[in-house]
Amino acid sequence: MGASGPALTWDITDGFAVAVLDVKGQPVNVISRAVKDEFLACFEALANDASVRAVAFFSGKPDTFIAGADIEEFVKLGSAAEAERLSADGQEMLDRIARFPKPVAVGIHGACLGGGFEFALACHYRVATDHPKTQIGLPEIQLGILPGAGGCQRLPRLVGARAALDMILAGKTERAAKAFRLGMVDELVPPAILRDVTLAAAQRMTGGWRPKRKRPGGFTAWLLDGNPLGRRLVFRMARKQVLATTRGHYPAPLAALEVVEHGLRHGMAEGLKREARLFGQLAVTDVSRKLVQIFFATTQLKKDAGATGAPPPVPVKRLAIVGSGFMGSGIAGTAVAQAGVDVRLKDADLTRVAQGLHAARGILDDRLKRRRITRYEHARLVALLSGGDTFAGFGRAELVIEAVFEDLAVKQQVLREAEEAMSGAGVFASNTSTIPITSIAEAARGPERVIGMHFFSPVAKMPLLEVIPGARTAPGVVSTAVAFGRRMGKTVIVVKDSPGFWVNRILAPYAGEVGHLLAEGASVEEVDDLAVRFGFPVGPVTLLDEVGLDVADKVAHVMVAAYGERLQSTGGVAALVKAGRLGRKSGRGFYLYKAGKKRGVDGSVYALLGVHPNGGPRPAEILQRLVLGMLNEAARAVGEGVVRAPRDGDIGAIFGFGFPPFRGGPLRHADDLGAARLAADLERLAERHGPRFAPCDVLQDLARRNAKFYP
Ligand code: 3H9
Repeated sequence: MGASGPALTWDITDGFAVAVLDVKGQPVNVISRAVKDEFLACFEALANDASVRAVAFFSGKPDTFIAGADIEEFVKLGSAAEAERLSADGQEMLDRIARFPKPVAVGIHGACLGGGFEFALACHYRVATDHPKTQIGLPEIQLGILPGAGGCQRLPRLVGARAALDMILAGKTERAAKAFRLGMVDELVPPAILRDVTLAAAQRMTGGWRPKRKRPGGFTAWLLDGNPLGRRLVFRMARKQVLATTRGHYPAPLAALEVVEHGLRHGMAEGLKREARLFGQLAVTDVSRKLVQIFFATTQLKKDAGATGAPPPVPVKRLAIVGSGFMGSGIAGTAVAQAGVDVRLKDADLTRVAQGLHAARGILDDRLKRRRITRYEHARLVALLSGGDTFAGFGRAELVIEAVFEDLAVKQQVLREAEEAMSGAGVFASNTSTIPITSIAEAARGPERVIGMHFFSPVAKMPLLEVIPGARTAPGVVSTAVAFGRRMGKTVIVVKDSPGFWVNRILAPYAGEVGHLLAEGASVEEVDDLAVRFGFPVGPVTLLDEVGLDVADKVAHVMVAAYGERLQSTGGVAALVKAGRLGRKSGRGFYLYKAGKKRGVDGSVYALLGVHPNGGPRPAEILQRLVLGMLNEAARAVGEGVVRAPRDGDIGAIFGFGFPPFRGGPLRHADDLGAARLAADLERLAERHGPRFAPCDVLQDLARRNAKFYP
């Protein structure tokens, strides 16, 4: 980010300096080298000005305090030594503020993240607004680095090792109320009095007053945070947990743990040195580069209207949903919770409607329980949910989403009925995972207002939404669906109307390979374990169980009908469905489930499939077949224009089913492997296992030209 004009200005009245940071021409405040120099100059001037007795610091941006160090700047760093210097410079600047001879109080409104929070930690008193926009934390780990401007030292000293590790190792941000409870800020106030309260604190401090900070948690906190023995236990447990969650793929959390521990053991100065050194090392890792690319890709997507030249989206105030099952109620609850819209849920009978409303309300109850919303907000949001067995209210809805049975005729019938009740301007979206939107829209009076919105299950938790324009969908309908999806908190990609869209399309060969591998003697556990070790959150067999084997079987049929032999599996899933094993939801699929917990695989699965686990292919080959098949299909789909850019494909795979973020997504991973190597490996697999592995034209072309998906 390049700034124009001074970012940091200050006024002095009655002995108090009020400093305001507003990086001109930029949507958020970030601390670049230039801004850091302004900080140094500002604080030096204030130190030398004898008329100044205290400083109150604010952001000039309406919705952000400071979003951290300038990420664009540190991705350009060429070496670990350069990155270490950047960190050490940041530490030195904040050290000057911490040791500033006059009290510094900071008023925080909006996002206060990374280096922004590290700055606040160096100040002597922190006031935060209780506004939902005020989010405070150290998200550096999510970028593959660690808090490098003293955050790994000051936060544990302020809130204790346990709370600090909890924040730092997960790269968490907290709402202001939680940050206050944890002791990260000293006072919580409504935005209207932020300035006055911060100034009053600065004034109090000039008289020698200092806040008395008492760590919450009583005896337990003392036992675990307050003495070296307890802390050793805390670090041991944290290390164990980090290893279990990262499986060694992400170096940053372990490095942060080491830095925090080192600082608490050997003192602040030593801790800072280690912090800068490891920050430097992490900043130039491939993992960090990949995670930063994901940050910028998702940021770009937030601004993407979804269609070139699309008119602005229609603001959705009322949403109507047909189908109050698991998906419909999930969409209803999430829409209310995230977007605060009025939701009308319709189903064939009132009992089902009541169940759907109950499930939708459950999403709100969960937010209340986790203190994401207040009781008052909860009551207000619950009142936005209503339902019935007719289309009453559909005329006022700007958007109708159907989430009924996955059958073309049923969906078309719902579309016809809904259209009767809708206003001429309303948008009709189908939540389908397999049926072409253009086919559904054939039943419409206004096909230009029909679109696909493919949510993933469970809707409240899964972060991705695929928006699918049909052949005749109007651009304004695309931008409306995209904007509403975003208001629901989803990362949205717009994909071409073709079978399986993007996510299910590239999952098809991956899931389909399971049958072939089991038939050749691989065990369920080994297949899953290898995929997890590669970095997937769960293996393909567990994924099938989670999705539901009946659903997976149906999708597989659609995919084979559309793309033919290469996606044909062995029919094992169908055999399990026939035996009543539908996956987690029925308590048994490939695995057994008891009280919601996954147990082992019982031998009868192999008997049903007619296979015997006897070692099967080599582990390296199993993994290659799972992953390369997916990459090949992804490349093919890119060639067909299923996604608009490799960026969307990678984000879709990462947010849709957890393709390992540290690998950057399937297309970045393909680039890393190189098209020539990938094509050659696929040829070898094709020779041994059949034409389903034959490298697609896109890969062959890239290999010939020595080119990549990303320039
Ligand atoms: C750090 O602090 C390291 C230190 O510990 C140590 C240093 C020595 N840098 O997301 P939006 C841009 S690491 C550069 O659409 P929102 C963003 O790219 C940092 N650019 O807005 C976009 O640019 P453009 C730790 C940044 O309201 C524009 O701002 N901090 C940065 O939906 C608007 O962004 C983080 O990881 C940045 N730090 O969300 C926080 N932040 O318009 C990262 C934003 O040109 N940021 N931009 O496309 C966020 O999480 C969100 O941007 C935020 C606002 C919540 C702040």
